[in-house]
Amino acid sequence: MGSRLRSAVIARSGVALGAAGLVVFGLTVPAATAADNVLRADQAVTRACYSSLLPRNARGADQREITSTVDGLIQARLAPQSGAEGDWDLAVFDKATGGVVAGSSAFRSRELAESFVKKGQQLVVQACRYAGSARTVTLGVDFLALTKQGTPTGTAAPAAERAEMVRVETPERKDKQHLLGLGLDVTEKADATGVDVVLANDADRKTLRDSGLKFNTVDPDLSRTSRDNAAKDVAYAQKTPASALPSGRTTYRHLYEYEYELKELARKNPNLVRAFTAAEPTIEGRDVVGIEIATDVNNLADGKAIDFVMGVHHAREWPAGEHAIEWAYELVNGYRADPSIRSLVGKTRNIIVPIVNPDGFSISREAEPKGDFSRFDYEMKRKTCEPADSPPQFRTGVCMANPGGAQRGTDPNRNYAGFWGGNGAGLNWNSETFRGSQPFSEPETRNIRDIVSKRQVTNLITLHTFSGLVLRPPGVADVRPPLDEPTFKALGDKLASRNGYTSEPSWGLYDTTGTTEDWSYWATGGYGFTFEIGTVAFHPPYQDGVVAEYTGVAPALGAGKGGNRQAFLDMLANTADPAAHSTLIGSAPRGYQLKLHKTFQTPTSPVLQPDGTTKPPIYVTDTLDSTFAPTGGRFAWSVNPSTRPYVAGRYGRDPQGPHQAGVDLVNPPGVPAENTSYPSNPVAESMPFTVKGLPEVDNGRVDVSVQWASSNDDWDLFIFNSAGQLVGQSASGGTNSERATLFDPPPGNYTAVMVDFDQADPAHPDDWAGRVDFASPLPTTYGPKEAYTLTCSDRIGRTVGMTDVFVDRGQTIDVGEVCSTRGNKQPHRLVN
Ligand code: 0X9
Ligand code: ZN
Repeated sequence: MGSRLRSAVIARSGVALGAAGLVVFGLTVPAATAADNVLRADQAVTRACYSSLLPRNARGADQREITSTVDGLIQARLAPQSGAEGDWDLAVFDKATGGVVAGSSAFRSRELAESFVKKGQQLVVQACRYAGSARTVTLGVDFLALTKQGTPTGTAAPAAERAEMVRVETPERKDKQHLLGLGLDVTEKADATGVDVVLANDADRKTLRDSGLKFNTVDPDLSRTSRDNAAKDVAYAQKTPASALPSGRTTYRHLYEYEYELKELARKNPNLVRAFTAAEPTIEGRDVVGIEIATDVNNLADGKAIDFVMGVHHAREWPAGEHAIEWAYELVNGYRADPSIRSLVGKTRNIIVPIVNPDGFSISREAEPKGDFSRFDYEMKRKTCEPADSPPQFRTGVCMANPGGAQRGTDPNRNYAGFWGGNGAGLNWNSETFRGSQPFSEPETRNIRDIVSKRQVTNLITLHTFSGLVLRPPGVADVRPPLDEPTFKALGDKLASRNGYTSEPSWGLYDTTGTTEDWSYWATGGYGFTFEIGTVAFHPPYQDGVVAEYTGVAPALGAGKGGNRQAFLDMLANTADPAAHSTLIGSAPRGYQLKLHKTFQTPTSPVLQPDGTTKPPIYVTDTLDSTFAPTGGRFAWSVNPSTRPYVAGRYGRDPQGPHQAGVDLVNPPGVPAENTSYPSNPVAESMPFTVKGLPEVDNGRVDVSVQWASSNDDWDLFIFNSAGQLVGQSASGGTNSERATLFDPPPGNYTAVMVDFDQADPAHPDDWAGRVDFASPLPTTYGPKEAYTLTCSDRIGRTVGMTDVFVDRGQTIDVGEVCSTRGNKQPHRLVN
């Protein structure tokens, strides 16, 4: 079957990606005829195309040999020919060793296999017909020369850049804002005192130095760590035939392995697992794939509550994809072998998309050798491949070769509409947290929006790495907690009791806007959490970041507690619990169709502009449309509450009494010696104060504030409770004041500690004065109620019933006979 391409080179020829993701093949080298690029197999064979270089005449496959003309990239693409599409896969092998170079196994016949090649390297491109009736498929191969820094020209290569991890000290919220405004690569490893930041190169180092923020080195050489980790992974896989994971996997998967394993799960379990391709291909033209798991899985409109687990918004966060696909194996295996999982699967529907951002993930995962950050830090890429808003010279070319390097792209976790445009997102194309040109400007986020808008996703987990966190909305402090806060918190705390992570609202670390669940939750009411898996790195050794974190063994924070496996199971149990969402019951004839519809507008944040001004919020229109297929007689449909949390109101607390009166802090005589290393050097002034409680007073908030004459002098403030725990601090430089705030402080004795960090003129010390002020809690507010429009259409699609439905969380509403005119007039009844 194999034949040699007549031309060794198929030149790059305007492989065009239209806005709609249309892939146009234009092979311009005259020596190559169109027929050379049509591959044929008369039979489909279910096999992993990437797993071996097949004999030339193998059934179900076709091959072409080609020699690389460049030191750089190969991009091999398949596209369906007109007519039947089927499912073809693609792999590129090194002819000499038979080793796989690149692969692609998405669910249709639109494939992109991309990786690094050497000039003169002999390659075999192998296409495999996996399923379906398409006997032929079209192949296109491009080579692209690369030099260091990814510049596709012959200019001299700059020296390799050193990437490092530093800890930036951010004692105050405004320091965090300052840091976030620098556009550096900020990790989620953050607490009250600082944030871990990746410095990719000298330019980043200069940016941070110029900012004046204090920092120290955590990992001086990320390349070395990366190489060490890769070596650890090889060693682990060699000595471990099968891990304790549901799949037994021992190494990080490649994109083509994810794709293949997902469709194999579907093929082997046709009634339990359904493979699907998301609505839109990526910028590079890749299909985004996922699976659904449920009994009678192809009946999408069965009305069960839906749990959605997704991973790898951020390219380098490999464990996020691993945990998601292992969860799929967990459910499939457990359905057969574990009665409690079988019961949960029977009551729910599970959607799993392990790799939301396949363009970015492929670049990061295929970066070889690991730790080579000399082109750009391929392995540390975070964003998508969207070149919008970038200068023209960065807008051309394929993502992996783009001179913009890792800078190119939009942060998919800043591109959702929820509070888009506000704090905690980058405004410029090259920021690591670039929000994109508008809300939902990216196919990757539109894919998730499409699923969440069309299905009743009641529970959602979006997986990231790293820092051991279970985060819930809101991402910005100003938004205030939703009315659901008590149950939302309880659920997050429960999940965190399994993986050992810290459960908190995500604004607690630093502000972010445009994140997944800050859209999905406020628009649909479905509970949504971000998990930040692990504690040390974006993709640590597999044994730690995947096996240990998933199964709950050391060194994971969830060791002995069940790990993410048990956290996911608890989330699924919550999905199955009618008290946690809403339910519509009623009766309708078999073959009719019920639809729930809602359209609404939600404002983004006021939109921050690069010049420092702010434009009015953008009103984003969301349409939620879901379907239920009655089977005749009584039905139950699990749905989200009809009122979206954005308008439902905000959680608060009614004051049970007045707040406490403010007091001055008593400043002891004299000024302590300068001390830049508190608390290891304890020299400081300590001032006690008391927070009283009910029945006398009710404090929702305490502010401890201090000031002094000149911002050339520096005092730092720390607050301890009676157990000696640090509960608040404020330690900025360059100001003449500090303020620390405690919300809902437990009554008791506290100590304010003032550290004399620096006196410009020690002969004339600048002493402080301070106060403690108290405020009442903000009461809960309630907003309007919103309804769904429920319609029933008969077997030929005529609308035969329509009614508004109001339903709150935990409620079951009997909508009666929705498909009859008489039924439409009946009042809905609250069942519980
Ligand atoms: O920044 C993000 O998108 C997430 N962290 S990561 O390191 N995986 O990139 C966290 C988003 C939510 N976090 C906060 N609001 N702090
Ligand atoms: Zn992330």
